[in-house]
Amino acid sequence: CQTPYLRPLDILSEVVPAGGLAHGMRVFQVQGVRGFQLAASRPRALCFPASRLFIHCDRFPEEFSIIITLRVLSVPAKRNEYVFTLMAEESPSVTLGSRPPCTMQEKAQFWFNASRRGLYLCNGSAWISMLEVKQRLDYVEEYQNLVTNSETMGVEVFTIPKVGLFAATANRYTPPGSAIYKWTDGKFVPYQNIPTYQAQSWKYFTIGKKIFLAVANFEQNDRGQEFSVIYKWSRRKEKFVPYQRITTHSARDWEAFVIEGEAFLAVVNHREGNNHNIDSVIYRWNPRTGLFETNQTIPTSGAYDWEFFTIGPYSFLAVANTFNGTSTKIYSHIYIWLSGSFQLFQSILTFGAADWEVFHIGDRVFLAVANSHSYDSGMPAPSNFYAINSSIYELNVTAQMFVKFQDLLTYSALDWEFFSVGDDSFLVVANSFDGFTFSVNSIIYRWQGYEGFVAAHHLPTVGCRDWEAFHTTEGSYLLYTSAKEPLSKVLKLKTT
Ligand SMILES: [Ca+2]
Ligand SMILES: [Ca+2]
Ligand SMILES: [Ca+2]
Repeated sequence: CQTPYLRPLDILSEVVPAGGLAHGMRVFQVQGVRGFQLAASRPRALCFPASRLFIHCDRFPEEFSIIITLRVLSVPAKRNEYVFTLMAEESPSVTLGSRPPCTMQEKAQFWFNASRRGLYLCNGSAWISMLEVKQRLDYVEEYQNLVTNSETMGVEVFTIPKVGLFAATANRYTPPGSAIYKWTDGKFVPYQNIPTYQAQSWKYFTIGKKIFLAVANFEQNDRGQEFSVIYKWSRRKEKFVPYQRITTHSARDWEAFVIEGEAFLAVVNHREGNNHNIDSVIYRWNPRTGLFETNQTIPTSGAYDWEFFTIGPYSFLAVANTFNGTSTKIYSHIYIWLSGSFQLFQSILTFGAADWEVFHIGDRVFLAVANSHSYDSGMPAPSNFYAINSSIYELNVTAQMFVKFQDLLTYSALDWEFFSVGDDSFLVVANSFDGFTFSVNSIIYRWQGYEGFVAAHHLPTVGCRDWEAFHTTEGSYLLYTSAKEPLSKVLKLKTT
C-alpha cells in the first residue's frame, strides 16, 4: 500500500493510555529493545481494524496482523516521554525458522516461530514469549487403547519430578490388583502392580520432598481386614512402597490438601455393612511421627467424593452424599475451615451425587455435581432413574453462597473433569448408564459465556467411570476409564 494511504497512528497511545499500560500488556526490556507482551487472555482488546491504518488498501486483509517491534534509542532520565523508533530494516534482529539458540550473543534478538505463530525475545538465556496465538480444540482422536488389569474405577494422572508422567488405575480384582503406568515414548506402559481390594480411586500428593499415593479400597482383604493404604515413592527402588495403613469402611475416595502449612488427608467412607450413615474422616499429618492421625470426623451418607478448594484465604471441603438407606435425593454439604475445623457452609440437594468438581473461569468460581441416580423408596418410581440433570453452581460473592448456574442432562453421571485448551474452557462428563445400556456417549461441553456450557463433542464410552485431562510436550490428552470392561482409552485433543 502506498504511503499517501497510510494514516499516522499513535501506536503507543493504543497500548499505553494515560492511566498506564492497557490491561493484559507487559513490557520487556532487553538492552535497547523493548517487547510488548500481550497477556494470552485478551489480546483482542488491543486490536484495531486495519482501516485505521490503511485507506484503500485491498492487499491487506483484515485477518492479517502487524507485529511491531520498537527500539529505544536512549532511555532519557526520568522524563514523561519516551522516544521510540521502528527497527531499521537491515537489523538482523528477527530470526525465522526453528528455535534458534538464545545466549548472550542473541540477546535482544527476536525469533518468529511461524508454526506456532509466536514472537519471542531473547533475554540472554531464554526465549520470552511476546505474542502467541492460542490453540483451539478442533476435534478428539482415539490415541491409545489401554488394556487394564480388570475393570477400572478411578484413575489418577501425576508427574514425579525428574522421573516422569504416570497414571494409576484403581482396578476391581485381586490379583493382580491395581496398576501404575508410565508414559514412555508417547504411551502408557505398565510400570508397577499393587495389590488392592476393589480399589475405587488413587490420590497423589506430596509433603515436602516426600511423594505419596493413597488408594481407597472398597473391600476387605482375603483375611477379612479392611483398610486403605498410603504408599510412598522410594527413590532408591523407583517404586511405590507401603507406608501407612488406615482402617476405612468401603472407602471411595481420598482428598489431600494443605491448610496454613499443615497437610491433611480426608477419606470418604461409603458404608459399613448395610449402614450408609457413617463418619468420613479427616486426618492430619504429624510431622513428628511422620504419620497421619485422625483430626475430625464428619457424618456422611453413602459418601462418594471429597473435593477441596480455596477461595481467597478460605478453605472448603465438599462431600458428595449418594444414599442414606432410603433415598438418593439427599443433601450434599460444603464445609468451610473456621478456627481449626471444618464447619457446615452450605447444603445442596443432590441425586446420588458421585463427584464434585470445582473450577475457575476468569475470576468466577464454579462447582459442578455429577448426579448418578434418582431414587426414593417413598416416592413413585420416575420413568428413568438415570437420565437426570447434573448441575453447575456458581459462587455468588455478595450472597456468600453457591447458586445454580446451569442444569445439564446426564446419564448416571459419575465424574466431571474441567480442562482448558488455549483460552477455551471445557467440561467433560462421565455418562455411565442410561437405564438400558452402558454404551452411552460422554460429552465434552464448551464454555460459551452467556450461554454457559454447550455440548461440543459426543464421545462413545462404555460404563465410563472417570476422566482425567493431562498435557505432555506433544499435546493435550484425555484419559477415561471403564467400570464395565478392562479397557481404558487415551484420547488426543487435536488443535488448530
Ligand atoms: Ca475427589
Ligand atoms: Ca472430577
Ligand atoms: Ca476425574
